[in-house]
Amino acid sequence: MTVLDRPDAPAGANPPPSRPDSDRSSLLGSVILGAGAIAMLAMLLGLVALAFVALLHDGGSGEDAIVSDLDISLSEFAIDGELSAPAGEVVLNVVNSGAIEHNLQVRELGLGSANLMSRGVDTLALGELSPGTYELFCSIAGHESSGMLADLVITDADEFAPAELGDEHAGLTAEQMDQLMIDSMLAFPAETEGLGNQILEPEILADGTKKFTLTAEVIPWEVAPGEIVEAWAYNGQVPGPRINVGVGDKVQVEFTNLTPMGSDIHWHGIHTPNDQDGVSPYTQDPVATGETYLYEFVAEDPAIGMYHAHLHSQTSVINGMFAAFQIGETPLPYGETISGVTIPEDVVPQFDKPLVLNDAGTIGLSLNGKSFPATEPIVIDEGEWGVIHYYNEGLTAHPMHLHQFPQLVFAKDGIPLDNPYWADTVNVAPGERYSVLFHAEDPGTWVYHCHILTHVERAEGMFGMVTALIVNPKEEG
Ligand SMILES: [Cu+2]
Repeated sequence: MTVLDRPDAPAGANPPPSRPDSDRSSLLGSVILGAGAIAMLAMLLGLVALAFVALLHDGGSGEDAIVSDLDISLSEFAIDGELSAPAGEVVLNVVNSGAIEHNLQVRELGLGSANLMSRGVDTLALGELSPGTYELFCSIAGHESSGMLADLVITDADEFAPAELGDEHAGLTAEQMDQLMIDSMLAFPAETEGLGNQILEPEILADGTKKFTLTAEVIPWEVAPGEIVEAWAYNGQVPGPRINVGVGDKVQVEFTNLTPMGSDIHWHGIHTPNDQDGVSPYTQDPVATGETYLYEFVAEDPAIGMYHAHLHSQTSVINGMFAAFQIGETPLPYGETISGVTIPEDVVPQFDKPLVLNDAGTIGLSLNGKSFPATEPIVIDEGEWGVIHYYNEGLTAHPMHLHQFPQLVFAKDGIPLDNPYWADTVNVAPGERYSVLFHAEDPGTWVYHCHILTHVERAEGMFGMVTALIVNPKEEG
């Protein structure tokens, strides 16, 4: 047995002393070493053979040998990934990185992947492609127009230089990319026309019934500075006006539908008699264009609810027909100590605000019907507490992240939690509501955003589901 000199062996290092059974163990060692050597030799031979086959193959097929494997990712609502290749065979490795179902179609070739659920994958062999631009899109209704459209650029094989950045950054210098992002961020907060979530005052009828009037129609809505979309709105607002009533109140809602299709109003998370559930044609007839319908129920239980259209919701709701509906108060965990933090017995939050999430339709990725930088900043004084109710009226979940201040989740869907918990990111799925309390202890501008990063940034800059919590410093003295 030989001990090889190792460069890092300490000076004067000696071979290990022989032990009585060293003969046997060294024999065993030799056998193992021998087997290892044979395996290594076999592997080397295999590699040489493979290289030889590869050489033969390359030599045989000449310039046609270019095969490009491109990774393409589908999400809400974008097609990203390697979108250029030299002329030759192209294979797309498609992954659905989004939360909802998508597919990938190549318009010019009439080829497409299967419909993929979240995290689903498929391989799409496009065959031999000549130079040109090929349109990629998702064929699920509404997805292409929401942004799932991209160009696959096939270049002459000898002109090809792979782009290091995505297509959306093509042609921009580093300075230009930085400047676009910075300019977009410094535009916050931007003034736009229209404000949602305004409290709707009822008419009080002789018997004390609170009567609310809602009219739905298609209106121009400034979702971002200068960006006017066709919103489907209640009373000219996105989100629609906020309705607050007390427990035990008799409620009437007179609904007039001026949208181009039948509608109804579902009271999401609100306890009502079956015939007031607002699900046409099961519980009522659709309210046709130009018609008025009266809803009537008693607000029996406390609720952090919503109201929205049910018929044609995939058009009307995501385009703006959604709003907050609150019954009574959801109790805070007064005086409780949660993970070492005690909520004051007498805590009075400075505000109680809805944050309605949407990601689709004409409104798109937005907070309270506005896309950054048109989103409204949330302003609070240093040392005060704030309450935010999240409502997700979109098609996918949004992890809502507030910088610096943990959020105490104290109610889910308006139901107070027995065990409230602190979280810095609260994931809100479609239809869900979470109510959170936070303590604004440190002054400054703290960003507050969805943590799906493509919901907040694109090459042209910051947009979508971002706002800021602005904590005003306490005045001295
Ligand atoms: Cu999001």
